[in-house]
Amino acid sequence: MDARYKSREIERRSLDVDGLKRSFLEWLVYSVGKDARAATRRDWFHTVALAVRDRLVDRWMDTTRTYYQQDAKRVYYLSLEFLIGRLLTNSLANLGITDQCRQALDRIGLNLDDVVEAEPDAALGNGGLGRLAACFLDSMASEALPGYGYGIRYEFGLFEQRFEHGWQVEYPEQWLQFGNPWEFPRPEVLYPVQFYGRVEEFRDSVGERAYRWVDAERVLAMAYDTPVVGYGGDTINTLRLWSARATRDFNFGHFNDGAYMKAVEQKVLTENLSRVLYPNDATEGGKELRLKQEYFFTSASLQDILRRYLQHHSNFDSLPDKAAIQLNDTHPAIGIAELMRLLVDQHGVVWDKAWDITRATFSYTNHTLLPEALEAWPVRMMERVLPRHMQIIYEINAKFLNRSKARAAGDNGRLSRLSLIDERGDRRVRMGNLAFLGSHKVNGVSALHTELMKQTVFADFHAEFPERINNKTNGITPRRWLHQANQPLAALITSRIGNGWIKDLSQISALAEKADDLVFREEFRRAKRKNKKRLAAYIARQTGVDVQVDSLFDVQVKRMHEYKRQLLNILQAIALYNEMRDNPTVSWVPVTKIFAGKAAPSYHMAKLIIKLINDVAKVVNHDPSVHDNLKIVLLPNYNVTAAEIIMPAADLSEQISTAGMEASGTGNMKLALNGALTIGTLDGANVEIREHVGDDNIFIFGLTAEEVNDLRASGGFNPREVIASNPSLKRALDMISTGVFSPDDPHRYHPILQALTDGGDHFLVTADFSDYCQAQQAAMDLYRDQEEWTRKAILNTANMGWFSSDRTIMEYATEIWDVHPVKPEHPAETET
Ligand code: GL4
Repeated sequence: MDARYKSREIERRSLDVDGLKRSFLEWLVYSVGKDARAATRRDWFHTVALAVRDRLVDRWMDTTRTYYQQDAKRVYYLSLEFLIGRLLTNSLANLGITDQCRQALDRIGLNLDDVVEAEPDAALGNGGLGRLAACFLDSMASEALPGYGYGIRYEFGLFEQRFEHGWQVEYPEQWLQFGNPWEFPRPEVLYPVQFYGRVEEFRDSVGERAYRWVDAERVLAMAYDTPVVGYGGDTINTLRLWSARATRDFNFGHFNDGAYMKAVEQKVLTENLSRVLYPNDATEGGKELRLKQEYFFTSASLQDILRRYLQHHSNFDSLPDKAAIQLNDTHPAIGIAELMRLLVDQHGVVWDKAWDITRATFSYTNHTLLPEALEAWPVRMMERVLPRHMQIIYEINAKFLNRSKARAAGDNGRLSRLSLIDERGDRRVRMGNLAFLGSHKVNGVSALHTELMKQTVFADFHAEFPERINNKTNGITPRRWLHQANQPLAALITSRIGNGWIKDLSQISALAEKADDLVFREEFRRAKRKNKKRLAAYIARQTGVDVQVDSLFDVQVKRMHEYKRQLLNILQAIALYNEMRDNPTVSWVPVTKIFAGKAAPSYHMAKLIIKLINDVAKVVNHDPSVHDNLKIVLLPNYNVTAAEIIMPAADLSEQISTAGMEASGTGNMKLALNGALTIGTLDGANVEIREHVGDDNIFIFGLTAEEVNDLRASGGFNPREVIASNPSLKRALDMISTGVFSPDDPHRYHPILQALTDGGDHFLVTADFSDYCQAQQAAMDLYRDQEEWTRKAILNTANMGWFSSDRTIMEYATEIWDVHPVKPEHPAETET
């Protein structure tokens, strides 16, 4: 072997400072093609990322090879969204080479923190659902579970949000513009995916009726692999994302008849399939392209899973022993019909057997009860786009309803509710019902949400299959959300209890006894203050508003949605503003209200609420009579990277959804783990957070889910009466309606006021207002006592260990997937 090549081989693995430095300099020149003097920050990011990537390739291959050699049972996490964020800090920390990398860069005269800033934020998801998938990838790798993520390599991630005159404006998010150093394109891993066409019936070799899907359009799915580094760097799993490619024949077919331009146009249209992420969170547009995206990535993933399985097996009997497929919401639920099609039509498995295999392989997670988010595809669209799947769905339905008929005797409503087809109005396929029926386990994402699933959307299915629904309360990865994002606190924790908590977050409970230690409290506060200073600087850069570092940082960060009730928060802010103006001599606790979040581009009400927050902020922030005691900021373009700055700096965490509507929440966990006290309703995982941190260390207010249900059902709720009887609420609403915050357009907020009054206040903002204000007052009062506040903050951090996604993922592994840790075998590393 060429000596130079050999030395480079060793270099590529070296984890010490010198080796890293030499690698950086070599990569910069030979792969990025830049001279050190001309290199930009982005060049250095690519350089460092490529050099770090070198350090994980061997172990990545070891991991994959071990799974293959042991024919281990794998879990496949199918998700239309993976909200990954940046990867450099994460890879360095999980490989344990952050310090070495920082020093190596120092020696070149560079700062690691600047290099990190050049990485785009991979936003292949909308919110909690997509971020959960990313946390699960981290946990599967850290727990040495043979787990694969499958999704779409969107060319455009979630839009970039800017505010123009206070209104949200969307810009394309071109995260791939300068290339992605983490991904490995696999042009040879290519699967055909079909659409449209028709189904032909024929007799198979033994004279049985059989079907084939003909005259269909074909698209190719091409794989891009991203290594997923587990903590410690031992297990490195794979995230495989599919990109749409036009088929070759499709390209060249038209050339002869002179329709070259048409062929190229067609190619572009075909490849639009993986162009852009749909920007809706918890709402469904029912667009054909979305259905095609769902089928595209699901079909490619299933073909890939079967190919891998067939390397070791000659029939499908043991598929459920070798593959667990998790459906992240109903987006990949068409996979149930697709696996049936692949088994029955392509591999000749008999129907009943194929059905048993399918059910034993799939499981499904429900992430929302909101009716507008429950996918229901028009039958006519399905018949056109996926004709064979529609037939299969009919067949599954007929067999199921036939069996259920006996038990449903006399209850016709029950059968029609169990049906996979909603026959009311234009007929639709209920994807939730399909996912339920085709899975051996179905789970909700918090204890309350799972109970509500049993009582509401899946009540009939639950009666039919009482063992199927189970709970898996969400979690978050402590690596990204504490170890990496909050270095001051992470270092403090490690100084007291060692670093075992990074891998086993339950160990963090050892901090509880430090809550009464005055020195520890002081250091805890110092860490928080450092984070608050960083956030204050970020706020100043992003919005131009100066905030007081020692004010109470009251944080609501999440998608903009009426049920999450940012409106309740801003109404309380207006009420507080009025109180401060009315009582200028009182010594107020200074408060900074921090909001961030995107609205779906077509969600007008949510966008109007954004404008309201910006309008109120403008008035309040410029009013000298409140003496800087109240500031309101709405940070633009909330994403994972912004969250990493915000979460560690929060004092108060706003989790104020209408009870029964937030399936779980995960931001609530990130904030509490970072020592914020929660102000929240008994909704989603807040219920369990309260159980863990203790009633005294959380501010709970408002109607319970049951009370919400009863109040709505009674029909007797009258928001006008509530408003009339609450002067501070009335005054806040009057100010909005008379244009105090929108002098240029006094009627701007009419739709909001309308919804709160004539509209019946569906989200019960007015009903919870008074209780919410009292809870806010309690928080402000407590904040005066910094010792007491800190004690409670420490107890929050100490008691959040259970909310690690490692705990969640091990529950899935043992109770749903039956998948076990597999330690990668590393061949003895040689120096030659
Ligand atoms: C969501 C829920 O709204 C959210 O409460 C939950 O934490 C998350 C992950 O389970 O899933 N469902 C949808 S849809 N979007 C979400 O973020």
